[in-house]
Amino acid sequence: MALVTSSLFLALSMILSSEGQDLLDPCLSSHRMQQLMDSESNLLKFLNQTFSDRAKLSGESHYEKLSRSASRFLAVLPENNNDVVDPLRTFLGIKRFLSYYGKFFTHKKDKDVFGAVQRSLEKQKMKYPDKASLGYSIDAILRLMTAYDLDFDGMENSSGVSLSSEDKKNIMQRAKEFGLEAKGSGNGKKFIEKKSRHQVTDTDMTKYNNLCRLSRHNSYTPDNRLSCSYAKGLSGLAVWKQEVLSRDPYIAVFYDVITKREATSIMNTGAKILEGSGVMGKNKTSLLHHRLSASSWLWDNHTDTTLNLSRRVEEITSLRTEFRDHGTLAEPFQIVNYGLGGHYFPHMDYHLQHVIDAQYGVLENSGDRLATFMYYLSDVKEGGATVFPELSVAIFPVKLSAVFWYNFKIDGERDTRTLHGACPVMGGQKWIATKWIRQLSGGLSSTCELSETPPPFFR
Ligand SMILES: O=C(O)CCC(=O)C(=O)O
Repeated sequence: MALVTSSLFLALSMILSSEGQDLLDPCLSSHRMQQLMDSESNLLKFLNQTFSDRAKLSGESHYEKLSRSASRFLAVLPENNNDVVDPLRTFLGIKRFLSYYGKFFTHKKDKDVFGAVQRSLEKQKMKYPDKASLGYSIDAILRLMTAYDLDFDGMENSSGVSLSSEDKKNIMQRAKEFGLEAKGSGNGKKFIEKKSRHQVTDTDMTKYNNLCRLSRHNSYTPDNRLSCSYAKGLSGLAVWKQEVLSRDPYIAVFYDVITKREATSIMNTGAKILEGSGVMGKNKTSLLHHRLSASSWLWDNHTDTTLNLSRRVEEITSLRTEFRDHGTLAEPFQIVNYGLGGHYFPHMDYHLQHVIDAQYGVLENSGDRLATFMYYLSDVKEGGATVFPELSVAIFPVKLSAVFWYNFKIDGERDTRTLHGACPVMGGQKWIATKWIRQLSGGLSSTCELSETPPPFFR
């Protein structure tokens, strides 16, 4: 029996195996969540086989029952798991892992089976979903309902699945705990934040939500100062499609600046070492936590792709990105995969004075984040825009494009208008790769003339 179980375990771990670092709650990364849901049918096959072997050997009816249950769950498994990163489907998925499959492991004698499953997931640096995961998935539903002004009907229509009245009761209970105001009744129920608990002003939060609610097709305000053009790179050889979304401060999107192969390569490399970047509180503020995603850092010399992509940032921006131990010109790439309803509330990329004061020396040698260059590695099915509340700019991710902006004014002052955030991801996956370019890259003490003229590259 041990042999059969261990060979099945081997099969299961091969299906689930990958390298990584910390154990991650699957809710923090939609990539991990997809892997978890993809492994569901294998998990049930494993349980079915293991319990059927044990039934044969021990003759215990308990194992026969468990084996039959596993095969019953397998038979009714949702067919299409492609969109499990959709919040309602994921919530129901986590519930299956926790409540239904959890029942397979309640018996003391079957703890070893749970151990085998856990170890398989650990190979992927992922923890078996627990109560906290269920809580996060409910938080994601509430965050999406409040951010996108959706009622239960709207959520169900967008997911194509229905929640039971028990599920809705649980969601309403959690909303109450968060102090959200409930409006409407039945499936028309919506939740509203009575009082903003964010780090930015209520006005900026309202603008952020309003921009997030735009759609890809109505996100632009006609403005004749804006332009679409071809732009030449630093070497003069390469040409980019450039869309200027704001002239002051300068924000531009470049299209087709990374190949599909490069995007896949950097995502795969980053995926292996994802760690939680969300601040997941156990307390009642977790719905409103500032950021929910998983991320990893890749130095330019990590692979040929990272090196090429860093050089491309130089080519496009005319700013140098060489990494140095002391006096670096730029930071390593930060690869981010957003989690369930993953978002990043409005923030600045430069360091705030109290952070600099608290971490004396943090910006020594290389200065602050002069500019941000962000590759969009995936399209996002719904939601997930990058928005600038002060500038009324919303950028809906287009795979293989990139956005670039300066965080400082030409006179070296921090530009508060660059406040920006990432809207919650409603469906699909969002992957980005960000390169923050330090002030040293542009010359620490600005030698630029104080004029409104944009840098040469953008004219
Ligand atoms: O994901 C986005 O659209 C924005 C990300 C961002 O603001 C950041 O990583 O600082």
